[in-house]
Amino acid sequence: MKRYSGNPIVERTDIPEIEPHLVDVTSVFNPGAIKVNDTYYLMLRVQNRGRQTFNVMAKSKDGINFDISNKIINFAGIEKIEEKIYHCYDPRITRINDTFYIMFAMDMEKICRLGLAQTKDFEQFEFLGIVSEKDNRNGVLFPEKIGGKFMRFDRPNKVALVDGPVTGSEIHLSESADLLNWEAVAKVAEGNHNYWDELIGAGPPPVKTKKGWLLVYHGIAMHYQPIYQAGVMLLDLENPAKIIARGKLNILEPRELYETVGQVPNVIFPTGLTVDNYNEYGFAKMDSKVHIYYGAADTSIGLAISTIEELIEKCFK
Ligand code: BMA
Repeated sequence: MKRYSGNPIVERTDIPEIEPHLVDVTSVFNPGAIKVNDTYYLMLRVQNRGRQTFNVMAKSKDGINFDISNKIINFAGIEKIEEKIYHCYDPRITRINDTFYIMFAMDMEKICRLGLAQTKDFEQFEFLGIVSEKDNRNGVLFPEKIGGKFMRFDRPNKVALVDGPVTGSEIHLSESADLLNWEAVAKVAEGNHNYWDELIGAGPPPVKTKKGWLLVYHGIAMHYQPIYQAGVMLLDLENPAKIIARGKLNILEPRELYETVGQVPNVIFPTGLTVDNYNEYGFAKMDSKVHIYYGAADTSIGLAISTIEELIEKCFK
C-alpha cells in the first residue's frame, strides 16, 4: 500500500465555517466513504472546540481533492430518541440496491450503541433506529443479503481501558431480516494477545471478491500507549463467519508525523474504502484500484492506495 504523497487529504483548516457549531474546528477524521459512478463521497467526522461531534459530506471526482459541504448532516428523526445522545461518529457507508445505509457509533448516557440511517442522494438523511441492544461499536453492513438475511460485522464492547473508553477484542457476525433487529450469529475473529492486533474491530464494510469477503480492520497493540493499525482478512463468501486467511502483519501503521502526533497519537483508523471497478456480477476486480481513507491521530484524514489483489495477498502473509 502506498500513502498518497499529499497526505493528509483533509485537515481541520479545510472545513468551511458553519456557524455556530463549526468555526475554527479542532479535527476531522474517521470518514465513511463510497464511490458512486464517478463520484467519491466522504462522510466526515468533525469535532469542534466544545468536543462536540458533527458529520459533514464531502465530494470529489478524483478521490483526493474533496469539496466539503457547508451543511451539517441532520439524521432526520433522531430527535425522537429520548435518551441523551452525545456523539454520532465513525460512520460506515454501504450501498444495498439503490439506498445508501450509514451505520455509526452513538455515545449515549450509559453505553455506546449502533445507529442506522439511510439516504438516496447524500443530501437528505433519515434516521432508521438504534440497532444494537448492548454496548457495541464498529458496525459494518454487508452490501448484499446472505442466505436471505442482511449481515453485519460488529464489535461488542467488553474491555475497559484504564482512563479510556470501553472497547473490545472480538469481531462478531450478526444477521437481520429488516436491518433494525439484529441477532448475533457467531464470533468471527479475536485479538492476538501481545501482537499488533490485541484489540480489534471492523474497518470499512467488507468487499466482495472472487476469493472471499475482504475485510480491512483495525488492531490495537496495547503497549504502554495504544498503537492503532490497519490489517486485512479474507472470509468465506457464503459463510463470512469463517476466516480463509488473516494477515499476521499490519498493512498500515503510524509512521508519518500526522499519524504519530495529534489529538490521540499513533492512530490509523480505517473507516472508508472505495473500489474503482466491479465486474458485472458485483465482484471487485482483482486489478481494481482501492482507496482506503483513515483517521490519522484523531486529527486529520489520510489516504492509502492499493489494489484488491495486493490486499488479498497480504491476508496470506
Ligand atoms: C476508538 C474509537 C475511534 C478513535 C480511536 C482512537 O476507540 O473511539 O473513534 O479514532 O479510538 O482514539
